Amino acid sequence: MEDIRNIVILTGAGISAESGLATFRGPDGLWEGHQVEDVCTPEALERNAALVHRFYDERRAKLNEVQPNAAHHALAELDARWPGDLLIVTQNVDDLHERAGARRLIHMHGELRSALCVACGESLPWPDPLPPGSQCPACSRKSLRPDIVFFGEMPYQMDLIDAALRRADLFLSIGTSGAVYPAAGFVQTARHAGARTLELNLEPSAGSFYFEESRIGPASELVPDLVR
Ligand code: BV8
Repeated sequence: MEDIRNIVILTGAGISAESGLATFRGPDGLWEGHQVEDVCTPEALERNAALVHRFYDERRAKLNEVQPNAAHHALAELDARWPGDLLIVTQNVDDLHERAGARRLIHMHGELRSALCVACGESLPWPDPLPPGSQCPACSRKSLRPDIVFFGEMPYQMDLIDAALRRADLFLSIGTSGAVYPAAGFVQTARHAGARTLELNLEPSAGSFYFEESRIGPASELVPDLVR
């Protein structure tokens, strides 16, 4: 990785697929089981909180059955040894990056293991099932919801992400369909800032056109090969 100093890495559901977590738009995709409108919008939470909480409780419970794969470990090792700036921006709400040891990490769409208090705004660790009306330990109001960024809600830490994209020398996208914005637009921001752009995915994504290079294959093979 000659003259590369600052790296931004975007990951999506595809990096966790080989750990056994379903992706959204594959044949067994999560959204197949549920209409997006049914589980990942503020209106859905308003209309049927029990269904939305159950959807995220089921996915949180699955985390205890899966492990990080070689792709998560390779990124964590790169993070540990890379002397320049490095930021992993994940769209995933699983905890596999941190369990592999990644430190410089942002969950732009929230986290399964966290709950959000709509009253006081606190994000709190939440390992158990989270029934609607759960009480916030910080403000005691019955106002906890999954700490998940729904469609129509602002992703987390966008200013920090934007600043990192504008400084990047390399933008690497791993295991995402490029179907959802603003994440799907990151490659364009990085490219305009002069970064090299590389996509690693099982198939060309919706945004492949914007990448200098696309490598097709499973993340557990492509990522270790790249960062070794
Ligand atoms: C916002 C929650 C504005 C957590 C998610 C038109 C109408 C309405 C809205 C919009 C519109 N146009 C744009 C929008 C905005 C909307 C959007 O983009 N909609 C799309 C559908 C058009 N975006 C939003 O609403 C965002 N917010 O815009 O806010 C705003 C501005 C100011 C103030 C307030 C608000 C928020 C979007 C976040 C939604 N939450 N997740 C959860 O439940 O998990 S989205 C969810 O899907 C993911 O988080 C991820 O971001 C997204 C895409 O999923 P992927 O990770 O890419 O997974 P997918 O299955 O699609 O693809 C997997 C890929 O991996 C495949 O390509 C596959 O080939 C590959 N793969 C599989 N196996 C492997 C592999 N690759 C390598 N190795 C393998 N082994």
